[in-house]
Formats: sequence, structure tokens, C-alpha cells
Amino acid sequence: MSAENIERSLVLIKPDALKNSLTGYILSQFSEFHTGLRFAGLKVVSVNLELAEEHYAEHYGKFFYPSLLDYIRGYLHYPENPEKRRVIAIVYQGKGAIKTIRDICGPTNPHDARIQRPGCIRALGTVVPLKDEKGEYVGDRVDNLIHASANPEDAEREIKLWFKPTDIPPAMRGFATEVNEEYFYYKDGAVSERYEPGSFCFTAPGHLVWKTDLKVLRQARQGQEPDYPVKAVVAKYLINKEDETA
Ligand code: FUP
Repeated sequence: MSAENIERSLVLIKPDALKNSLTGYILSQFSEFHTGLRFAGLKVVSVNLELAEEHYAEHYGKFFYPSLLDYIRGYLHYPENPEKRRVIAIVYQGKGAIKTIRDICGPTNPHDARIQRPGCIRALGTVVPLKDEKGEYVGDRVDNLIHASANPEDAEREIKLWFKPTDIPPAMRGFATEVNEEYFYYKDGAVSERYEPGSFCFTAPGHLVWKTDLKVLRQARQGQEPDYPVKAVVAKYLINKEDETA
């Protein structure tokens, strides 16, 4: 297979799929035998707020955005069980990966999925009406079990948001990396090069990082407008760091 034909896609098995024991079913639908796609990365993630906000940044300000963050973070399906709040994040790689996966997922809204593509994964989802503070219906939250990258640009952004380069085997990484030569710390939404109490060193000299992330960190340090928010760089380093059950 030539390198040009290879695509990557980020799949998230969301909390409602985990709650309904659909993980095995979903993995078998995407198996190499059925799709020709291969795993390039896989992890169990307790979704921090930074990660949720950046993943759904394009929906910021929409009526369903706050509910969407609670949904992906597992608060809606596991209100009483913080230890069960998690998502399975997977990078698939192969020819036509994006379309192949989205076809198996089906339409975004499970009502449409059941009509247009019975048998697809999202046909098993639910639609939850949302109300404003006056109790008036404002639209639906769509609990559709699975996320799949929509196009190659989204796939690159999403894979770099959820995965460090070293989470992916070297021959499958696909995107440019660089060896970082500086210390970068994070505290209260801001990045700095110096440690202060409560700050967290998310990358140190010698670490392999995404080249685009390093550019963003340097832009932010020089007071320039970064290509994307530093929060999107840091979020992956915060994965599974805090004990949300404590
Ligand atoms: P998709 O690319 O199919 O995941 O769909 P979108 O990017 O349009 O939607 C992202 C998420 O927002 C989905 F999980 C569904 C959710 N959503 C709602 O909850 N309500 C809406 O009215 C639209 C989307």
C-alpha cells in the first residue's frame, strides 16, 4: 500500500457505549478482517475538562455544548460512579479509514441512523431533549455511542489532541515529531518555563513531541498568537493524571 493512500482516524467509544457493553461489538465491526484497518494507538481515558473542551471546540457556544462536555466526561451516564467515567480512544490506520469508519458508525443523529442506515452503530443510540432554565425545549443532545474523525484535517488535530507521539508505534505515527529541548510547565490554564508550586512539568528536554505542538508552545512563549490553543497541547499530558474519584 502506498503511503499516500493511508489515512488515520480517531475513534472514541463514548461512555454510553461502555455502559451498554457495546465495546466488543464496536471493535469487531472495525476489525482488520472486516475493514482492512489496523490499530495504531489505543488508550482508556478519564476525560479532563481541557480535553473535552478542545475536542468539541467547534461546538463552543451552541445550546448542547455544556451537555456534550458532561456526556463525553461520563458525568451523565455515571453520575454516581466516577471510577466508571471513561472513554476508549483508538487510532485506526489504513486505506480509506475515515469513510470506512464513518459508514459503519452511520448518521450523527440516532433517529436518522435508524431510518437511513438500520444496523449501523449509531442506530443503537438515544436522543435526549434539552430544556432551558424556563423549562422550554431548546433542542436535542445526541447520545450516539461513538465519535469518528470527519476528514483528514480533523483526524490529525484529534489524534494529536488525544495521543502523544510515543503512544503510537514509530512506523505508524504519520505526523512530524521533534525532540523537545526545553522545560514546559502548566498551571491554571497557563504555560511557563519555570516551576512554581502546583505547576506540572508536561514536557522536558529529550521528550519526543508533535512538531506542531512545539511550535504552539514557542509562539505562546514569545507572546504571538498560537496556531491553536496551548490547552490543546497540554490536554493529552493531563490524561489520567488527576484522580477524579478521590
Ligand atoms: P459527528 O461528526 O457525526 O460526530 O457530528 P458533529 O460533529 O456534528 O457532532 C458532534 C457531537 O455533537 C455529536 F456527538 C452529537 C452532538 N450533537 C448534539 O448533541 N446535538 C446536536 O444538535 C448536534 C450535535
